[in-house]
Amino acid sequence: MLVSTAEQIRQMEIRGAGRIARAAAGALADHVATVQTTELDVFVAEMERAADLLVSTRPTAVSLPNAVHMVMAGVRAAQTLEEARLGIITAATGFIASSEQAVQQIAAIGARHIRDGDVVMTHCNSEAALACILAAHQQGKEIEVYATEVRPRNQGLLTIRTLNDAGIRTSYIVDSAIRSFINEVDLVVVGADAISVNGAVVNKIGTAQMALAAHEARVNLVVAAETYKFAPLTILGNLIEIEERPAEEVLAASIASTLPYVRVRNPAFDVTPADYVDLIITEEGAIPPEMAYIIIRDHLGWSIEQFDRPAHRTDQKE
Ligand code: RI2
Repeated sequence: MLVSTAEQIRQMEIRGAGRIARAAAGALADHVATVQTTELDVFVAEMERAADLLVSTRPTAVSLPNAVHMVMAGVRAAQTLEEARLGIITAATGFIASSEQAVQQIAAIGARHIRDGDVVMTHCNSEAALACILAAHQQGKEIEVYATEVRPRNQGLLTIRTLNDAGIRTSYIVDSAIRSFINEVDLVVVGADAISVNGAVVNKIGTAQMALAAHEARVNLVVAAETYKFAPLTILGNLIEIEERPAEEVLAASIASTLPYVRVRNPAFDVTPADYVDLIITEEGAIPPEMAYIIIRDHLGWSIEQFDRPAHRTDQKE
């Protein structure tokens, strides 16, 4: 179960920053029953190994290590093996429930920022971003959506299916058509895989181009993201690692093998600077990107005071 969940996350059969966080929490809870030992130390070591395996599957979405950290907190305070087992299960169940609730809260807040008659552009397949769009539609607002294809994994297909099933008029466009259509759009709504302390947003490759086009066209860009998508270690200047995925996702190996001078680059994410982000909608409320540190300090419990060296670099560069 643990290994298969890790593999499903790695292969993107389970994908989306929120979904992989919940899957990892669930896998840790399920793993508890499989650890056959009477020793607390042995149990903790095995759970830490399991946690490391899950975290290693995808490097960018900080929701994954944040969720694992929250679940593993259940073991750290334990004095006995029973407390440790229960601690993990309780923390995992709590995380999954609060994560699902967070999406609903984001939807309610995000829908307020979508007006009747708006044309919304979105990129990739974000549960949190789609929840805002669906909530606005359910409130009876007449909205229309432009959804991108999202090469190379085509997550846009998932998005247009959801929008279609909800009865929302949708235009499906290739990623390179963003700038051609941005002037027909009132608002951009996207999700996030990670948000840096300085408010830079890491999301599916192509988001930064969409943000640039929106900025140029004076179209607001809203990011829908649960508080556990904020990256605590960026306080220390740590940069968020951008996952580079296999070349075969972009170009078939049979073709690539005939092109010895060509190399394929396949970064899965890019960085949108805070300057191009108008609002971040979290379950705690809508904030400007400049308030990212407050979320990390007050809602994730990390602050600069707990580190013994000052932050030397807080920018998220590409
Ligand atoms: P939710 C996805 O990553 C997309 O980049 C999406 O915008 C982001 O996670 C957030 O998704 P991938 O797993 O958590 O497709 O809002 O690489 O669903």
